[in-house]
Parts: sequence; structure tokens; C-alpha cells
Amino acid sequence: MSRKVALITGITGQDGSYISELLLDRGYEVHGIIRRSSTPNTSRIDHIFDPEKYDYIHYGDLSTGITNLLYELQPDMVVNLGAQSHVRISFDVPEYTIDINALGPLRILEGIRQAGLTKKTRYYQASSSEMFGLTPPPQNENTIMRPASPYGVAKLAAFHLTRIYREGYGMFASNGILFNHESPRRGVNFVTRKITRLSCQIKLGLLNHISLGNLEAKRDWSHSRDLMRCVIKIMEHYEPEDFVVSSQEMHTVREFAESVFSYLDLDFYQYLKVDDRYTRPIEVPALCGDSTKARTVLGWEPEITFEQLVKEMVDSDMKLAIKESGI
Ligand code: NAP
Ligand code: F7E
Repeated sequence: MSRKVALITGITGQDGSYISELLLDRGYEVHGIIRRSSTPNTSRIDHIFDPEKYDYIHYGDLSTGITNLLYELQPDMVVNLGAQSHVRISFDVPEYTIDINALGPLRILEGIRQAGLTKKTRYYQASSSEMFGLTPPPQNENTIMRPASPYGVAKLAAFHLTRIYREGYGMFASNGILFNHESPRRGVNFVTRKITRLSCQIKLGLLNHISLGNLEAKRDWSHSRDLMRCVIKIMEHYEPEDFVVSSQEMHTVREFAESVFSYLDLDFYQYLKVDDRYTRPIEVPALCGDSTKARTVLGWEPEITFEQLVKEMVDSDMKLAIKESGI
């Protein structure tokens, strides 16, 4: 029997790298779309794809359609992870964020339809807890959505477009409404990675402070690998549905930072500077997912605790800081 083909947008990102590993382990033929960049952007997937044999990597961008590639590959599954994924930056580039995060998914959904693949290709949309925005926790699949950023609005548009293609054209199109998830592969300008990376530099005497914005924001943080395991369950489920995926535990940014600094045996408040540049025009105060549906219907459970996540990220950033500084 031939291998199932999965096409991943955003393969060079945090989630793209973990889901590629998991899908390859499950026997899928994994293809990815990458953007051309002036400096290498494949560091998270260089250990997965042989640079000598890049048959599985295709240049593309969500600002244009990928219909030709869909037609050529006839994938069993498209996992759409590509996005301008930074909430604060979405206030700086709102039009671009809507283009990539809302029209991008529409271009793929239309591409699947135009390539005649509505009955063959399963579609996953990387929806986000940011769609809940100002609605207080706990948030589940039935919670009212009140996004508070261009990012949240774009993700909400894509969420509904996915539902419309499912209901209108009978496509297998599912949303995973994922709450914050992190790892050593997290982008350096998201708060968790910023804290783990800079605190290690402080520990080594390479830096003397860390500037942060809103310390009271509450988030539901998981490990990316855990949530990507659930995404595969969503895609292999017998019918398309939307699922909240989360740890069901909430911590403030302050608590995350205190855990990191305490693990490094440092006093967080000795190094902290609060800087308004890192606050947003509208803050989302608290997100905590009720993922009962994913746990009962899909039989999914997270494996990595908050404390293990902190430790894994700090240990990894310490190795990196030592390597980069040559100490
Ligand atoms: P990430 O690390 O920022 O990765 C984003 C990916 O999208 C990268 O591969 C990036 O390519 C690609 N991309 C950006 N703009 C693109 C464009 N115009 N055309 C094609 N590809 C483009 O994000 P992540 O944490 O892995 O998140 C994956 C997805 O889940 C995103 O859609 C995000 O919005 C969503 N999400 C994330 C979280 C979370 O907590 N991590 C929670 C809920 C939902 P480059 O490497 O070239 O920049
Ligand atoms: O901020 C506060 C900030 O940028 C978390 C994305 O993956 O998850 C992510 O979005 C909180 C916010 O993630 C700094 O104000 C304080 O309240 O790490 P973040 P996010 O905005 O929650 C959702 C679910 C996604 O879908 C997104 O793609 O931390 N905060 N000080 C700070 N945040 C940053 N970035 N930098 C600071 O210095």
C-alpha cells in the first residue's frame, strides 16, 4: 500500500518541525512548503530532511495560491500551520496578518476544491485561543469568541471558513483551537522563550537585565509536541470536528518567569525592567482551555507538565548560550 501523503505549511516553524517528526514516525510521506529567505530558515527541520534530497520541500507562500502543488501531490492531508503568528506584531502589520492568516487558509481551501480534491484531502486549520480574546475562562468549543487583535480576527475568519467548507462542500476540514504551546524550538520573541533564553544569558553574566511587558497576563501553556500529537488525532478521527486543545492549567507570565529564575537560582526582580514597548493596544487578560472534548472523544492526554516544560526550555537555552558565547 502506498504511503499517505501529508503537506504541511509552516513546516519551518515550531509546530511544523514537531508534527513532521510525528507524522514520519507514523509512516506518512511528509512534504512541506517553505518561503524563500535571504538567510537559512530551515534550522528546525534540518535534522529531518536530507539537504541533498529536498524532493519533499517546495517553495511557496500563503500570499499566493498553492493549487498547482495540490494538484501535483494529491495529498491525503494538508496541515495549515503557516501564519504571521505574533499577536503584538499583528497590530504593526494588520493588513499583512489578515492576508496570510485569513486569506491564506481560504486560498488553500479553494485550491483543494479547484483541484477536485474535496473528497480526498483532509484539511487542518491551526486555530487559536486568541479567538476567545476577552471572554473569560474556562473556554471551550461553545464559548463566545471576542478576539482582541488583528491576529485573533484573522484566525476567527479562518476558523469559520474551515467550518463553511466542511458544511458547504462536505470536506474533511477541522479546526484545532490550540492554547499556548512552547518548547526549546519556540520563536525567540514569544514570552516563554524570551525569558528562558535571556535568563540563561544573565546566569552566564552576558546580560544584566530583561525587559518585559504585562506580567499579570494568564496563559494555559503546554508543550508543542504534546499538542501536535493531538492534532494528528484530530486529522485521523473518523469525522471532521473542532477541538479545544490545552493543558487546562493557567499561570501568569510572572509565575513563568519566577519558575525559570528560581530554577537558575537567580532573583527575577533583581534583573526585571518593565517596558511598555512590550504591551499591546488591547491585552487579553486570561486564557485557560477546557479540553474535555479532545480528552474524551479522541482519548488524548498531555504528557509534559508545566515544570518539565520550564526545565526542558532552560536546559536547552543554557546549552545554546554556552555554545554561542564560547564559554
Ligand atoms: P511559528 O513558529 O511562528 O511558525 C510559523 C510558520 O509559518 C513558519 O514556518 C513560517 O515560515 C511560516 N510562515 C509565516 N508567514 C508565511 C507566509 N506568508 N507563507 C508561508 N508560510 C509562512 O508558529 P508556531 O508556534 O509553529 O504555530 C503554528 C501555527 O499555529 C500558526 O498558524 C499559529 O498562528 C498557530 N497557533 C500557535 C499557537 C502557539 O502557542 N504556538 C497557539 C495557537 C495557534 P518562516 O520560518 O519562513 O518564518
Ligand atoms: O505572549 C505577555 C503578552 O507573545 C504571552 C502565539 O503563539 O499564543 C501566542 O500568543 C503573554 C501576553 O504569546 C512580554 O502581553 C509580557 O499576554 O508569548 P506571547 P500570545 O500573545 O499569547 C497564541 C495562542 C497564539 O495563537 C499565537 O500564535 O505574555 N508578555 N511581556 C509578553 N509577550 C511577549 N511576546 N514579549 C514580552 O516581552
